[in-house]
Amino acid sequence: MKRKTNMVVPTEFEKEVYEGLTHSPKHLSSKYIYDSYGDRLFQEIMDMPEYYLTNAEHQIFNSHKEEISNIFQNGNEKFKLIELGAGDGRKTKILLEQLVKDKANFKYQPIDISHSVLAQLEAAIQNEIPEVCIETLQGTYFEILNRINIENGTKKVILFLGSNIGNLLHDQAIDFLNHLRDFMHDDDLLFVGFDHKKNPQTVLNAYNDPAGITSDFNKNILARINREMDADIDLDQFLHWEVYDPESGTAKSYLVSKKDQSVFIKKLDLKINFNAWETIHTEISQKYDDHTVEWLAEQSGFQIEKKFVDTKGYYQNYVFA
Ligand code: AVI
Repeated sequence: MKRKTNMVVPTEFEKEVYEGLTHSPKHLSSKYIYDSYGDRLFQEIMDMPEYYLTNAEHQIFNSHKEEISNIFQNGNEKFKLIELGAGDGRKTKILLEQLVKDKANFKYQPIDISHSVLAQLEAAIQNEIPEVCIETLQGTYFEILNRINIENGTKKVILFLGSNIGNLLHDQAIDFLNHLRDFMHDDDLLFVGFDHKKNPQTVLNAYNDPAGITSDFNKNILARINREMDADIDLDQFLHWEVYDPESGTAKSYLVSKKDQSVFIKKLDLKINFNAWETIHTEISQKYDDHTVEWLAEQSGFQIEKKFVDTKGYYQNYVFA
């Protein structure tokens, strides 16, 4: 008879924490910043005056909503409006209101990993724009897109807003776009937001607010390790540090150890030593120029149909087909 073993399978988060903190130099993935507290902090970031991205995309939607609505509808064609990582949907509401006004024949399908984010979004849409037919879909992007594609052949318009693409390295962005294209048919569209290069100080300020919200957001990855893996990391002994390279357009976030210290992660039975001023790289927020966006589109087999720019030239929304 086989003996039963009591094997506990590590989560993806646990595996990546182990790999990232035993690697030299240390790194952690920004996707793990987002639990319900991280989601709340990100909403606070979007309200900060320094975080120009939200206002810029908001302004593009307000100024061009009629034209964007027409592009999505392509002559009153029925479509599914699928949003990847919808969050609180605050900018999307501008487009939803316009589509309702235009009597567009569509269903709004926001996808998010978080149940609570989707529940809040659904309640807000039902309350504020009850005419919108909304179906929230909980899971990972590609899992859900697979399911949607099997259902039927209705045209899809996919939204990937807020420069979420900027949290991917170029190679990862190309893989992601290529994978998305596998789920798209000839008349489907991808509407994607790219944050553009600008005065480097403006970029740095957006990721370095004096109130320390971005610092709390960045440190939430350590707070999650404490909460979920029973670790003893003293958050005050780490410094949030942002750098921006205006040549490559890459903003990078780090957590820097203020002293020689060790932390113990009980769930992983792992002790990690830090030298004073040793770094953990946590996030990239890529800024683009036209040439780079064109290159990304070409590398992933997309055509650029149209682009919209805000008045300051900070940010662009592209229609990829
Ligand atoms: C979600 N993402 C596009 C944000 C960004 O700008 O990279 C996350 C963020 N990190 C710090 N502030 C905001």
